[in-house]
Amino acid sequence: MGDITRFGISIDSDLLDSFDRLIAQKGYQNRSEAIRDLIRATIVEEKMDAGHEEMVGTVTMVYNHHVRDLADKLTEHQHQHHHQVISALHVHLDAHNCLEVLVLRGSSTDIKQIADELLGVKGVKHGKLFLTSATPEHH
Ligand code: NI
Repeated sequence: MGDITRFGISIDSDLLDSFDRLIAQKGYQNRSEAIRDLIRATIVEEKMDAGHEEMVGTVTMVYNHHVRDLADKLTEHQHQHHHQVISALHVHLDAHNCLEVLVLRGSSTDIKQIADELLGVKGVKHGKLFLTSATPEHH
């Protein structure tokens, strides 16, 4: 962590009012922390676009395990990418539906491709990838 630097920002008062309302809703105690989070989020976005930085992601998906071959196909995909799929959590939601959360590590390009493959398997009802940096910026 580097030294703390203070800097001033010139901003339109209406825009600042909107920002203050937004960060109050989100529970920020002060503007500094909100602005730091915005900067970190922007840097993470930038890394995602770069494609070669190491990233981590979670893929959450819900599917009906009675659909023919579906569970096997999903497992097969995960084994094909065993270097990137570093953890898996399976929850039997009810008599029919399963929730699976996978943790992936690798380049954003690889992670996005694997997530697309998994979420594109016929029978996966709902799913989403959350991607973030494996080397987060300092607080
Ligand atoms: Ni299950």
